[in-house]
Amino acid sequence: MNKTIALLLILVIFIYGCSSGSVDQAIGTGTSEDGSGEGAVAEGQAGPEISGDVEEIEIVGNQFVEGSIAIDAGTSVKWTNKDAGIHTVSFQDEIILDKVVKVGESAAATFNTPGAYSYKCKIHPEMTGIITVE
Ligand SMILES: [Cu+2]
Repeated sequence: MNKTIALLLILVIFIYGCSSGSVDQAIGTGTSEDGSGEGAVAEGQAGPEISGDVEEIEIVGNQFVEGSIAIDAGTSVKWTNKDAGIHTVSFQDEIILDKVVKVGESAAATFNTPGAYSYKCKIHPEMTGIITVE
């Protein structure tokens, strides 16, 4: 019995001694494969935090379609990029909203204070609109 255990121990030590270098290498290459899961990261960000009634503005053909609207205080506005390229929804008051909107994604803000708020796309300065809050 004792001889068998001793032989097993020697075998284990021998195998471990020979293979430990390649085990370390295998662990090293294994961590580099973690980058392959990147594609799923951005998906949870599609739903902006908004409340109350929602007015929708579509971005199509390098334009905010009916991008100038009047709304009641407490209403939210949601911009959805249905265009072929990237745009931004950028207010002069960046606290309201200043966001890159990728194709198929949305940005939104809730307007609680009456006033006129102009915005534009920073990439295409000719794209403008005004949200009038009553
Ligand atoms: Cu744009």
